[in-house]
Amino acid sequence: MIETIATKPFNDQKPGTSGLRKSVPHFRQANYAENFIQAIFDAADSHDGETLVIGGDGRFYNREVIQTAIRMAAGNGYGRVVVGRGGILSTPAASNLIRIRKAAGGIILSASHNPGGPKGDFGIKYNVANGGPAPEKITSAIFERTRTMSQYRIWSGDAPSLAEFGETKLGDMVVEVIDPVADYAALMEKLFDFGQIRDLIASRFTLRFDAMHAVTGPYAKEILENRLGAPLGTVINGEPLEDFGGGHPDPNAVHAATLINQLMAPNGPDFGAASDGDGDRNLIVGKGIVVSPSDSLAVLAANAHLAPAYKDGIAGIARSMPTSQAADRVAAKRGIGMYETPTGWKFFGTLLDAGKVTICGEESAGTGSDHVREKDGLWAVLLWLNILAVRRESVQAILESHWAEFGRNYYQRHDYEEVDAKAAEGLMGSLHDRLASMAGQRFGTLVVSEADDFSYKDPVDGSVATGQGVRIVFSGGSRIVYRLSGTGTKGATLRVYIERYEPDRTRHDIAPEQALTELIDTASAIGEIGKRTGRTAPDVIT
Ligand code: G16
Repeated sequence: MIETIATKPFNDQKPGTSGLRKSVPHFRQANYAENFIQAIFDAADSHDGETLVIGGDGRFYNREVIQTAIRMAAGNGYGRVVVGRGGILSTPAASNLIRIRKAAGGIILSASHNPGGPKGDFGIKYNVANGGPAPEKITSAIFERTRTMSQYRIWSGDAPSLAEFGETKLGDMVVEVIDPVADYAALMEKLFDFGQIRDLIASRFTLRFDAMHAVTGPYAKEILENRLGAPLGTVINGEPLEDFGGGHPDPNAVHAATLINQLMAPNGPDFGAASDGDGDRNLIVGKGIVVSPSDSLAVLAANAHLAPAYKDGIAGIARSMPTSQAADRVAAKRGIGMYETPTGWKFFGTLLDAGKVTICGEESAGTGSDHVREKDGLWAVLLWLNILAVRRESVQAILESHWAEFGRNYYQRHDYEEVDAKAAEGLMGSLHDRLASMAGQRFGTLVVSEADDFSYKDPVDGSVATGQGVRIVFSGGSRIVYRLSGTGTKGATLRVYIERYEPDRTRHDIAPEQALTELIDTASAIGEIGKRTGRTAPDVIT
């Protein structure tokens, strides 16, 4: 029986960069998740008999909310729910399922790289029929609905157990429990030359993949160990755990330090990689070298034609504005389109759907292609492996020859976490106020050539996004970008992105912190970071 339950609106359900993210205790307030899910269904409109994909990254509270979402889907007229066994689906696997099942959309329960557990974070995001994150017009409609929410609809009985494959019914709706890995692994096998990668791995090439006790463990084991023949134990931390084993499933220099240290050892593996909570981010490490996400995007774009799926070349590249301009140099040299979008994968969807770009990437460890409409951690790992299998060079040699051909974009991101929200807004406001007078100002050897607050007009659907980050560009092309994260749950996270282009190949082996010293100091001075936040150093540098 469908029940209608009275509820009261919450005033803090505005989706951020990637869905609604809050702490678990916050999400556990009565009706908090229900209100947001009902708002999704209302904003998504017509679902009579349609299919909905539901899954999550296995974090704490996932199972409860999946049960609720299934019961609410039955209460809102969906015809079929497709759900991964145990409620597990990585974000790229969910995107793929939405596409191949021609679903109306999907609900993905994840707070991505944020920590999990009873005091950790939780999140709900909605993906639309193309498999990608809901665009701004839908997330705004969801937010509007949350502000007036007075009731939600839910099937009164329990949802079926998700432990076994197969179909059961909840009222008129079919609940189909599937293998979360099978369709995704088949897709990867279509895109890449598994035979060649198998040969590489058989040739004493050693690799390690850190699944960080998050969702990619089962995917990586099936693909790397079972299908590509990597020895058992190649995938470490491969069991998804509700609290990620107490770790923080963010594949960066801090949280993936153990893996990185192993790769820095002289007798360490040739190749290392890690993924995040929901499997859409990636970290790539070669023996002795960490590949920055911006460089990874550029290298993948420049070499994609070595993999079967991209053998005829790529149509174009898109990157988020704060991502380094390394990929732009590849696009310029190859004569293909280049697009600069605001932060957030949702901005790539129209470009991918229109066939304007094939490969997209972000500095925040996300790369992907038109095979799904999300960034895809294992896809990036497999494309790297396919390239390595063809070129038979080390990661370091591939990077060095890339820089020799295109020049090197030295790059760092400095994060100041849990900053007082008012102080962070004050900092951004002050920068904003000074933008108009900044051109022509000199800081040491740096002269500002232009300064603005990034806004974007989507070339496909004409939609406009403003206030997407303060950019200060210096003559010669160096840049400092300031923006506030849209994924944090405590206070504000200030991100400062610093970039300098070095064309001279004899100067490509400088440590990034050295190559960027003057810009780093200038970024602190212009942003008045110490004075306004009380911080003398960033919490994380990537
Ligand atoms: C999300 C988005 C990404 C974005 C990233 C960083 O990643 O999907 O597109 O680049 O957040 O956002 P921010 O700088 O606002 O924290 P994920 O992996 O958290 O879903």
